[in-house]
Amino acid sequence: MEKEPVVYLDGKYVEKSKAVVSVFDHGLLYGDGVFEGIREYAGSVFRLDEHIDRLYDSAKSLHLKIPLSKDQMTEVVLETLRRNHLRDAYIRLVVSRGVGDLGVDPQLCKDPTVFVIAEPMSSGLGPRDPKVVRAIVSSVRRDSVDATSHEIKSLNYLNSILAKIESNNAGVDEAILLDSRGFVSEASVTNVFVVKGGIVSTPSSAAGILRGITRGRIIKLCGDLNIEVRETDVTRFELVTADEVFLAGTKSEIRAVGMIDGGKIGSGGVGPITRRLYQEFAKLVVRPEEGLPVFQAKTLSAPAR
Ligand code: PXG
Repeated sequence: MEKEPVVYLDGKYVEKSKAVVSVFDHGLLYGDGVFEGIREYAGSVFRLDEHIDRLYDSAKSLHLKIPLSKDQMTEVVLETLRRNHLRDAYIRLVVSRGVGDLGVDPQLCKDPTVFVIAEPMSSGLGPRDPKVVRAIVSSVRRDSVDATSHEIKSLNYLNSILAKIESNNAGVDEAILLDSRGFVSEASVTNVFVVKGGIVSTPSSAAGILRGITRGRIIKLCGDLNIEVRETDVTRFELVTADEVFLAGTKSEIRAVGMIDGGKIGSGGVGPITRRLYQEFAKLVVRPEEGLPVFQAKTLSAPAR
C-alpha cells in the first residue's frame, strides 16, 4: 500500500486520514483564524519569509497568538515538505483560534490550532503563454478596510465565495470585485493588474486588497524591467478599456484576462507586457535568493509545543 501523506497538526506529523480538528474549533464555527497559501518550486519555498511575516501580521490584527516562533513555523513548513518528499508543492498553513464553546468570544479558546498541509503541485509557468480567462465585475463589493478587511488573510472567505458563485453562474472563470467606493479591488483570490499605454497599474491598499506576495514580486519585476508601475485607484472604466488585464496569485500564478463582462480586453488574448512579465516571473521563482531550500541540513530550532 502506498504511504499516506503527512500533515503537521499541533506539534505532530500525522497521517492525512488522521489529520482532523474538533467541531468546536472556532476556525470552523466562525472562520476565526488566519492562513497562508505558499508554493515550493524545485525544492525551494518561494518567499517563505514574506508569507510567514504576513501570517503573523494577520494573526496580530486578530489578537491571535501563534504558539510557535517564526523560526519554528518556518521549520515546520520545511519539515512537512521533507517528510512528504515534495519538490514542487502547494502548502496550506493554517492557524485557527482553536477549540472553544459555542459562543463567539475568542477569549474562551485556550490554544490555537496549527496545521500545515503540503500537496504536490507543479508550476504552470513555462515558455508557453499564460492561460487566458474570462471575468465579470461582480455585484459583490469587497469588504472595506474598516470591516472584515481582506488585508487580513483570514479564514473568512465568504466575500470571495459569493463573487465566485456569481462568476460560476455567469459561466466565466473569474470575478473581479469593486471596493465600497466603486474602485477595482481584486479578484476572488488574485490581485488585479491593468496595462494601458505601456504603464502597469494595480489597486492600492485603500481598495481593501490582500497585499499579495505575487503582486509584490510583479511590482518589483516591473521596476527591474523599467516598466512604469503604479499602485493607484483603478476605475471600472479603466479596467474594461485597458490594453491588457492580468491576475496574479500564488496558486494560479499569472493569468491573462481576455474578456470582462462580455467585452474583449485588447485583442482578447495575451498582451505583450503580460507575456513579458509572465516569462520573467517564471525565471524569478527559481532564483536562489527568492526561495528557501527545503532539502538542506537543518539550521533552525525544532518546533516545540
Ligand atoms: N487576494 C486574495 C483575496 C487572495 O486570497 C491573493 C490576492 C494573492 O496573494 P498571493 O500572496 O498568493 O500572491 C490571494 C491568494 C486559491 C486560493 O485557491 C488563493 C488564496 C486564498 C485561498 C485560495 O488559489 N490567496
